[in-house]
Amino acid sequence: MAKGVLAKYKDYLPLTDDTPIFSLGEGDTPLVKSRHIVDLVGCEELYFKLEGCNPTGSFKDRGMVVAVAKALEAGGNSLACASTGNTSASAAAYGAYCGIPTTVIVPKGNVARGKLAQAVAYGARIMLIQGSFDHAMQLVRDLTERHPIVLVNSINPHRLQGQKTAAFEVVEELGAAPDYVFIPVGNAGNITAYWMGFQEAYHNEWTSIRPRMMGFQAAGAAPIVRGDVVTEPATIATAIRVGNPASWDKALTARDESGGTIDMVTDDNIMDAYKMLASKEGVFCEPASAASLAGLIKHAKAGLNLEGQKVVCIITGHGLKDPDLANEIEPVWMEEYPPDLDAVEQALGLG
Ligand code: AN7
Repeated sequence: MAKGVLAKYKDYLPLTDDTPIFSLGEGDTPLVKSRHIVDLVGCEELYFKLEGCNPTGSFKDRGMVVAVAKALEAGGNSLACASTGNTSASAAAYGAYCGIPTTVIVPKGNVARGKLAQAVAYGARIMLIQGSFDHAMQLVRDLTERHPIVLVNSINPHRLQGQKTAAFEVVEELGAAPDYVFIPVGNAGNITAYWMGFQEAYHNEWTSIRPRMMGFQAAGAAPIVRGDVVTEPATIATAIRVGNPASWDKALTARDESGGTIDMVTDDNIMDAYKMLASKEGVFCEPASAASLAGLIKHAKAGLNLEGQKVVCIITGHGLKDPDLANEIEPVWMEEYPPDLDAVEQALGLG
């Protein structure tokens, strides 16, 4: 039976004897060692934390299982979230598992097709808002303030508690924290959660290293980098198309306390990293996730010396989330043949 985040980390989460323990199999995701890109960026060891291997295909499940368990413990019987897609898929899945209705409020036309398909399949109430994620977020804040509906966005503190367990896993697997963590930034919950997790690991004496947190926004949706709200955020990486991040201040704290940075990468940088991860390392992620590697490549090219350093890139979501973008990749070889061995052999130069 799937153990999951609640059972495995119960001593480090805000659970009580009354918190229900359940799991869809979240957490315990692979840390894959780079074989090719490691040489390009010049670090000692490079790893990819594959959060797309969670049950709904993104890191959101780690925090969602805690938020939903705490909601049930408090007698909650209805969930709601605003989302660029992955939070809605995760909330809808845990809502379905626990038998409570989930309302997801998403920006119309800016959710990747796989994510919307998940929310449909899990049976959520889907509200397509004629506006941005930031509009959806304001709506859900107001809605859940007025009505007894549990808000399961990352401003719900239980979400970040669950998400910090990814940092624990990295420390456990490597035997210590890495020197650098590269991570995409949208609403800035995840960078906050990882920093919490690494600090806790340090204080629990599981590691003597505290990594530099290197967060990356998309250039068309980079309010933290620019120091101002972006009213019309735009990027191919719809997951991080956020103009006014909910955890803005906490992300700055993570950056400053860790001696890291929050920077931005262009959509071209993101697409290059997205294709490179799949074709050079066998790791197929969604575009927002590739912002971590795009950031690493950007800083390595700009002269960041990573000699002797251990680096982890957080790969936050699965490539199948965004099939439309994946179909824009130019195939190395895709031709049509008759069902005939001679034709196949000839094409392969074996005839
Ligand atoms: C794949 O689903 O905000 O900085 O509503 O789906 O914690 O927001 C998703 C965010 C990175 C950014 N990678 O994390 C949502 C949502 C992927 C994501 C992020 C998201 P945060």
